[in-house]
Amino acid sequence: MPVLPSFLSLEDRLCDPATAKYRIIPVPYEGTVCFLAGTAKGPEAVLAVSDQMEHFDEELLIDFTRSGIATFPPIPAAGSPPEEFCRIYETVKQHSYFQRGTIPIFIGGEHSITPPIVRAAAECYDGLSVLQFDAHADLRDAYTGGKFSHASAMRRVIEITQNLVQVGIRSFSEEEWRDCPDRIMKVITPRMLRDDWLGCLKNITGGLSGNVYMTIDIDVFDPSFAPATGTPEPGGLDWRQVTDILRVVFETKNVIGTDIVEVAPFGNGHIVTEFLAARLVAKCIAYSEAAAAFRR
Ligand SMILES: [Mn+2]
Repeated sequence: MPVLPSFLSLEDRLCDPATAKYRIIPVPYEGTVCFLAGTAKGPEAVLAVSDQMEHFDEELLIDFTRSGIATFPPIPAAGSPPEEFCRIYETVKQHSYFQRGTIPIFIGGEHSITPPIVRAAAECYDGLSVLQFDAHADLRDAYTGGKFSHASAMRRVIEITQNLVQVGIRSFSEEEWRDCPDRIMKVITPRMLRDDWLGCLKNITGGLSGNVYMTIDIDVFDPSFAPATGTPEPGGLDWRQVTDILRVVFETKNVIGTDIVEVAPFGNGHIVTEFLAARLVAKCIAYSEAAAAFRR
């Protein structure tokens, strides 16, 4: 496996794996995609553009690198879906990525990496809830790639924790509607966010427990902002909506880890989606830092 660039190319004292609070873990897994391929190249592309960003958050006015951000070796991806589920779970456990005092940020790869990560997280944190940003409900019991398909990711997650809040959803099948009517009724769609922003924020924070794991499918954004993804859906969220929700969640919850998945780079110098994903990683760290300072 090639050595990937490190997030922000920080100086040594800020990216020491032994002391850094934030851990960037690439997971270039792409085993069950059904349409446009390319998510295996996502982590490298996101890391490669990251050193173009400022280390100073323009909204919070803090240097968000101050607690350290270390980039770890990628979790290798080679097997078929069930083996891959076990491998990701075992690797996360083995490296204690959910150790207290540190916050892992996984960069995918396709969405099927989320259930094994959530399984490992749920063993470290009691009463874990999951906040999903996504265009798709991902609640199918099985899809191309079987039970471990990207389109079944959240169905596997609710077998680990029932406490799931879904935001930005604008695509689900009749089967999902029939199998999980209670969940589909509760999804927070872009239209609901437009019509009752404050009510939605209340439902998001009210639906989550104290310890929150976040999974962000890049296709939650409108394809005009994040076109390089496997299954783009029209009518998505914009940068301000997503970051405003993130800010409230970080201020009111203990966010114990995050993944950002489904970036499928176009190549040829098109870096809009990768840059947005890298900025999203930076924003999560900045909000986390500000919330920690507020609680001290
Ligand atoms: Mn999706």
